[in-house]
Amino acid sequence: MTATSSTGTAITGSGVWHPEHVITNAELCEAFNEFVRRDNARRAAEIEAGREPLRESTPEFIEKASGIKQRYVHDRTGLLDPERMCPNIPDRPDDVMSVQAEYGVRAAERALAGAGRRGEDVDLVVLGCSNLQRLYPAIAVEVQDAIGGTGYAYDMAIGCSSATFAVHLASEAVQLGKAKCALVVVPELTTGHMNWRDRDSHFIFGDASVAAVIEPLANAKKGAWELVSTRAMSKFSSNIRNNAGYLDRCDPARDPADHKLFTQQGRRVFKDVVPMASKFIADHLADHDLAPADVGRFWLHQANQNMNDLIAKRLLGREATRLEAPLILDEYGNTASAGSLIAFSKYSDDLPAGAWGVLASFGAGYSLGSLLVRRI
Ligand code: CO8
Repeated sequence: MTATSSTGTAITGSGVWHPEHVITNAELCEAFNEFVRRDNARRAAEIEAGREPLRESTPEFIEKASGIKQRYVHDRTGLLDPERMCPNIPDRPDDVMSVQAEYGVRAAERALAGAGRRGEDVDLVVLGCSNLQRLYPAIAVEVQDAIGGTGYAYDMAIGCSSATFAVHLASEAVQLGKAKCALVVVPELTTGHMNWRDRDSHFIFGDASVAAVIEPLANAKKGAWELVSTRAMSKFSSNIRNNAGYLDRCDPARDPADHKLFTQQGRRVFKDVVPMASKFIADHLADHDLAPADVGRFWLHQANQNMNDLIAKRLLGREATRLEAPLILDEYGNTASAGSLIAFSKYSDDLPAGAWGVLASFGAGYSLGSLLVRRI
């Protein structure tokens, strides 16, 4: 493999969509802290007897520990209600488009417009995201139907690397001649699977959707991004985990109302992932005779600003500028697998022809994905 090898495919368009509702850190903490006060008051006798009281959360901690200032959310009312602490997302009838498919379609329309394509041109939909609202019929098939696409469609999930893995799979299908116009759709409705009563993680995630069109390089116009090489890796870890699944109601020892939600050992993830991700990206570049300094932009997974700053510093041997490693998590929160593709979609137009870029993801699994791209 050298700098001259290529997948022969390109990202010809991308698009981002997010719900209009915003929750700032101050609003989030106000609701959370009211929940804490009420819960501690309800359990006053247990606390008197030695139970640890719940502790309040602060906007200052959130911004310092993560870089997140606000997040877009599907619903504010349920999340900010101290008695509920869960988004209100009513079930839809089976003959109405599901909410996650709707997220996908909104981003898909923007990506297709960017690529100068229509829904009818799409002959493959790969829908990748960290959590699916159902497993069948696949959400991807619903998106395929809604845009008028043909060919085939499927869902896949690998935590926060779902978007880069989906691009990897779509590019391979185009390389093999199985598709000519593949659509990658990443509808991350993350607020539904967070524990909003957990001080350690209540501030992390937000809702957004992103999509990208992958076509043969020969069909790509000036300004598109050649996919020079894609790389994926996984290594088992329970440090980020969500046990929710179809066996939920089957354990006779469980209360059926007790939902299984996102959990993580944030410190351990930080420590494990920083060296793993920087080595993974550096190795990918080295295999193409490139050094990090040759890369114009790193669109890194958007989980934590401190983590991204450290990874970029390990790669470059100095602090990266915001232009070299753009941030979107301050505005969006962690949008799970959508983050690096959102950063790419928003911050790539200014780069000149010939510029190198890396989209990288790291997350649950653990999973790591890296896409080496070059502007046409
Ligand atoms: N408010 C005030 N203080 C707090 C709060 C809070 N909300 N939370 C913790 N503290 C306090 C703690 O009590 C502790 O105080 P003390 O030292 O007195 O005990 C102090 O702050 C430090 O606590 P931590 O060590 O827990 O805090 P960190 O500095 O480690 O920051 C983070 C916590 C931000 C979670 C950080 O560890 C982190 O970001 N780690 C990286 C983990 C990560 O990025 N995970 C996600 C990656 S994977 C992914 O993005 C998607 C996975 C699958 C998708 C799921 C979608 C829903």
